Amino acid sequence: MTFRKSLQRLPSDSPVVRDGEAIVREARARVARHVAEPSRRAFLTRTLSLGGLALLSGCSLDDNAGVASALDGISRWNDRVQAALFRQDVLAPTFSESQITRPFPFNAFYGMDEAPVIDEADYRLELSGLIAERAPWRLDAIREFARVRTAEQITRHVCVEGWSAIGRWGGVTFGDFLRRIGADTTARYVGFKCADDYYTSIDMPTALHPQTLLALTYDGRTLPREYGFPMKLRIPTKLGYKNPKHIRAIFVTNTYPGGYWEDQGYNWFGGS
Ligand SMILES: Nc1nc2c(c(=O)[nH]1)N[C@H]1C(S)=C(S)[C@@H](COP(=O)(O)O)O[C@H]1N2
Ligand SMILES: [Mo]
Repeated sequence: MTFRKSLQRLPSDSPVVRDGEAIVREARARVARHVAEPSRRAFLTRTLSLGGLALLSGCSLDDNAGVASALDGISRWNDRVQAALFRQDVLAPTFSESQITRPFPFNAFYGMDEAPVIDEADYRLELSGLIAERAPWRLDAIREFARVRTAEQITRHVCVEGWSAIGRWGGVTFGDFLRRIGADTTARYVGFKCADDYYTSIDMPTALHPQTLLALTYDGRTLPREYGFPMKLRIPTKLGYKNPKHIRAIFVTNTYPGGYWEDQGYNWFGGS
């Protein structure tokens, strides 16, 4: 798999860069990534402008590792604040059919032609970790489970790369699926491994939010290949990169699992 996109990070193990301006530019970019959405931006302009800059001024400007670790500290603190503010009874806005964005934008860390091709006859959803019933699921069994308890939503997907779009996803409420497989819902994290080597993880309260959907359809038909076939997690309370497509494995754990973009500096909680 070729990497078409990756974040420009100053390697902390490289010879120290003495260009203070470049470090400040990098710091601003990192902060911008953490404050990409409006409510967090409003929140952070009140706090980060004073506290965050005070934190940064403790770092010498020729010390990339110091600046990076201060910003990672802000991001971890931001995770805790978002987790504390998160409420399962606060719903993301929903929209009408006429507001759906057509065509829906595609995004991945590669081009659309490289989206994985998955043979549904061979497909098995793997389950591991703190789950009582870990037998893999065939796609038809998941479809049957979703058919008897169908959930649907028209919600907005917000990507930190600067676009948002409204779409309609159908499937089963993820909390119903987690309870069906006997997941330990007191555990901290649910992790996802995808067929294209993407991976991410979410906090358990978000996994159990009533709008978090294990989605099998898009706009009333089978989820198209490039939009995540055979299934994706649709989380309208989180940014786009927290919505894994082409899920092939789900695990429940108390050990922080990280994520593809999160491990490169994106904020882990990633709420919107
Ligand atoms: N498997 C996989 N899931 C992924 C990604 C990816 O590259 N691979 N990209 C994420 C990002 S950054 C976005 S914005 C959305 C894009 O979903 P879409 O193609 O349905 O618009 O998928 C998310 N989930
Ligand atoms: Mo994204």
